[in-house]
Amino acid sequence: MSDTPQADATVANPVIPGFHPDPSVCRVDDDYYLVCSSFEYFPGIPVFHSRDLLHWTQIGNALDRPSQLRLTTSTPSSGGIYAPTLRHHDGRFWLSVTNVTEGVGNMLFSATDPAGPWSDPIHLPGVPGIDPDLTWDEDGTCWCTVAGVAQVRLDPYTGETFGPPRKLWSGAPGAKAPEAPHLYRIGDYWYLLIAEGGTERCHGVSIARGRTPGGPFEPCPANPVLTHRGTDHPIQNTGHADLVQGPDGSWWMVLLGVRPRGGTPGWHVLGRETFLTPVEWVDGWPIVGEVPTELPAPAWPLVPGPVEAVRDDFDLSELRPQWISLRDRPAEHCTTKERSGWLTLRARGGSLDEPDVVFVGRRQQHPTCEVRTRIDPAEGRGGLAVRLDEEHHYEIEASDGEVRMLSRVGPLRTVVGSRSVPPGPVVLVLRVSTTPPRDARTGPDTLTFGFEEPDGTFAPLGALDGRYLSTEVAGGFTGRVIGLYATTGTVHFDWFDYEQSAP
Ligand code: 6LW
Repeated sequence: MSDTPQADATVANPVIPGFHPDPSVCRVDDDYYLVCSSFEYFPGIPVFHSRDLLHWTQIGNALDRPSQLRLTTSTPSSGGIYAPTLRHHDGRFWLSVTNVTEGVGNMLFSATDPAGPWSDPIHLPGVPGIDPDLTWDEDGTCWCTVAGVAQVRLDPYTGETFGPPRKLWSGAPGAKAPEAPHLYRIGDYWYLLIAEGGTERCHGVSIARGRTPGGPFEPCPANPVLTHRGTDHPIQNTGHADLVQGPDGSWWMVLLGVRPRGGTPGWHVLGRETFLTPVEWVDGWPIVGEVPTELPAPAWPLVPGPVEAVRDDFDLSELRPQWISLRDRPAEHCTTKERSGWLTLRARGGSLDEPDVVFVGRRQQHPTCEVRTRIDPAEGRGGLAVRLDEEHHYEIEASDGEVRMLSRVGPLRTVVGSRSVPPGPVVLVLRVSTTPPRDARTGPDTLTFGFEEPDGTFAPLGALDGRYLSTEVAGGFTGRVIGLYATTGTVHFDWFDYEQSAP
């Protein structure tokens, strides 16, 4: 680990790769914290920490117990938890989110330590819509601003609202979906930052300013202040931003974007990722250039976090925070306490086509990677999957004496290949590669599944085009999650390796 700035060093953008959309950031003294949306996965709302704004380490998940987040099979994929705002006020961290399904709506949580524990939810029945922002004015009054864009006064300690929501701004004429508002006091103005155009190729960021947190707001003449629409920039769909100051007082924006590959317009497979980009202020308006794929070393020391180990040996009593389960994680279906040093998954009936499948995974964070796991399938059937949703997944699974590769793409279910193997544990392997170079004919990547023969030789079962596990094909708001699952009985996993590989 080094904390010395290197003049010629660059840091890769996205600063948080993989499915980490809707970033909201907050600075407290020398520390930065950032949260993202989590949708149908539990625990919800990953929380990251940084000392330099460029390197981020996940320190927990804010919603990590059922009293805070109860997702059932009624929550569809890409339902659940949307668009958090993270702020620090009155000695506490405050987090507002929407659960768009099961009638839950907007909620507020608070904590003294962003690593947790976070409070139980305070429900906000008087706050309609999605993307709730929180801000406090000079008198200490709390304002909650939501997509649309509308605002209501709020008591954050009780969730009580005062009066009906008041419309503030509809964004630029003709631009759809004014959403993701964040309101800030900067200098003499209150700035209202929003996303517009929808979270796809037209996505952008616009801003307006007023003298009070309730407006009236004057739109920036240069809106949208950020968009990559109509360009062939390698980062697309840029929007849903939040502003923060660097350690030296410079201004920065965190935002979501995607990296389509394989021809034009291409397919993006890692979901919406968190990027960082510099902001200049001219005449009281922010100027944001194109988002760079490499960030030049800043004027302050870089503080890289710990390097994530390739192997998870399942040697802790709790899973590390990178692991996310589908909808819930009851101990009787997912535990590291049953067999020491192993992860045990106990099926509850469904295959990966079903919303109740027992699945626990981590986000695919790199365009190319190799994943391996050692499974003991003596008491059931389970395996290693790449999942986008119930209708889009590829997997390799083992039962005692057989390994088979499956794919589900829309209505098509296919057994790609199968092989007999000696009874007992077997190592399952996934390789995500981009060789030969990608174009519209080859798609964004190739996913090869196989297993290791007893002598360690790789035995492939099949290779599939990755475009069918992309957001352009599947739709939705998430990205690929690579993980372990059980469909029948009980299966045990000795370890799980995830390693970025050469393209
Ligand atoms: C989120 C909205 C958006 O609520 O997508 O990109 C929605 N912006 O603001 C889900 O992430």
